[in-house]
Amino acid sequence: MSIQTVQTTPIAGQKPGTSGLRKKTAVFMEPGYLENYTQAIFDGIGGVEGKTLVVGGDGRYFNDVAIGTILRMAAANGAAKCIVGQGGLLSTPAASHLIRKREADGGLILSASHNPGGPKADFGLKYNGPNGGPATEGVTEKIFARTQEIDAYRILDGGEVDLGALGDSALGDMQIEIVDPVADYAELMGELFDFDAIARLFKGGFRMCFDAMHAVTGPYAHEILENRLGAPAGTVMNGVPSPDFGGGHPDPNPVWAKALMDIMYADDAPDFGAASDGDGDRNMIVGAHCYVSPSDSLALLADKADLAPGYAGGLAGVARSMPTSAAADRVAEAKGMASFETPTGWKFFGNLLDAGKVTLCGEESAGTGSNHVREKDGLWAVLLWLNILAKTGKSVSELMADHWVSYGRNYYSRHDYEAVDSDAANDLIANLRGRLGDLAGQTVGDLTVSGADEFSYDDPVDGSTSSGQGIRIYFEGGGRVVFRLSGTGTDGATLRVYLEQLETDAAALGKDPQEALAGIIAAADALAEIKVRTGRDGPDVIT
Ligand code: VG1
Ligand code: CO
Repeated sequence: MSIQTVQTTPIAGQKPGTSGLRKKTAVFMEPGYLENYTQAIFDGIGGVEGKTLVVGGDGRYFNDVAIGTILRMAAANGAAKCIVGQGGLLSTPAASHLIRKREADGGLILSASHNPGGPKADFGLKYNGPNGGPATEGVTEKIFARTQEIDAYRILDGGEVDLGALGDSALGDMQIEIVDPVADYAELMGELFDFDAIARLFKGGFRMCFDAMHAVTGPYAHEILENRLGAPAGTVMNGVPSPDFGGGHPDPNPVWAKALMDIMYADDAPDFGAASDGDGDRNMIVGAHCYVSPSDSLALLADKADLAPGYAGGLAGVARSMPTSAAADRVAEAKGMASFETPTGWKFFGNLLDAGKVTLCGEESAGTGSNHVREKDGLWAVLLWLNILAKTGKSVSELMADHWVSYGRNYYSRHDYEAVDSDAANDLIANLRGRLGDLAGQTVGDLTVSGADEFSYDDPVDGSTSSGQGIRIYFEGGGRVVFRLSGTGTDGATLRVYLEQLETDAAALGKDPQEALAGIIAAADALAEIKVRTGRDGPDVIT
């Protein structure tokens, strides 16, 4: 086994997006593609000589092969040690925890998250730093710059690692430790939540259905919900990770987790339903006949987190991504907590969490998490909900109804237009951007625009600025629409339209969100000419 230096040339388009580099699997499998990007990560972070890295992924097609390549490259680049999840598996939050717990120098997480997997679907790779969180923009810019000037990568010319065998081994001069992907994470959850109270809940006949969507959370959910908390076998469905997620789309929302929605809206619905995504960092929460929007979930958790032992001392503050509804802000204000509005993507929460400015964070895209790791965490959110249900003795729908009476309801929906022609999508945004100065005071249907801008974020911790983070249009009476292009898609452009309307009238809290938002939806189309410019009659996905 010797170290090879392989000559290469830059490959266009290796630009990390909202959460690492995501491309079609076939692109990642092209000769040199993964190698170039991995070397650019190593170079972009100042080399890996003598460093310890955590490596794991969500088990999608190509996961194991790619891990083999990454390990041989880490060894050839002088890394001291790689800690790898058994079978190549690590959920994103478990990887974040492992980096922190073992004080590693960083980690490589292989996932395209909620995007489908398989030879014809998507693959992804991202680097997380020593705090366990996704690389900040400063770091991803360095990685991208390296991809544009790379001329060689280093790799061992042989050496196989048996990812299935727990324990220590070596690859060249590098140590390898294969760890149980679930154990450390499950232990952490046991420290944060009142497992006895949740176990009593299940013992009392409380019924739950957790849809792992054939993705990475299956083994975690089996161990924690069924083995440790005593939920009956069968509580976890689709709990065996598969390379193509059973042919499905592992995005936990009412559209892609329809099987779970059907169960939760049936006559004999269980008390609680939940789902997680490809890499285990997203969550969907649904009670019997009661879907909880991720923005509302964040607000409810911010209100009641102190019922869990890990948060009994209260929260330092709450952060949400800009397109997420203002429901959490209303809780923060009422409780006198700090609140922050960041650009989309978990990497923007890391500094706030490290600085102790916030305890809870969340995104409208079904991501919620806390300072226990530096990623969003699907099962964590589910367990916090269970803890709150156990402690209050209320149902999900009772909790939500109470919440809206106390704080008002931020009706919310996101409309996605997928695989839109990139030029048309860019033009739509550019057109809005060009008119921002003229919109205030204009009336659209029954609505009057009260203000409009393009979101730019000044990080209060490191002083960096991230601009171009979405077009915001506010209406008199507490309405808002946000337009943004996705940074995780792999087909053309995905236009996301985020719609919100605050309602404080106690008699109007029980409406269907699409009805409550009808005026905002019409205004969004009128202002941005969505139908005309995309050539679509309506959104592909409504969540
Ligand atoms: C989407 C979501 C964003 C999330 C990101 C990564 O990004 O909107 O909130 O942080 O996915 O989530 P975009 O750029 O497509 O809107 V995950 O679970 O895919 O790592
Ligand atoms: Co994810």
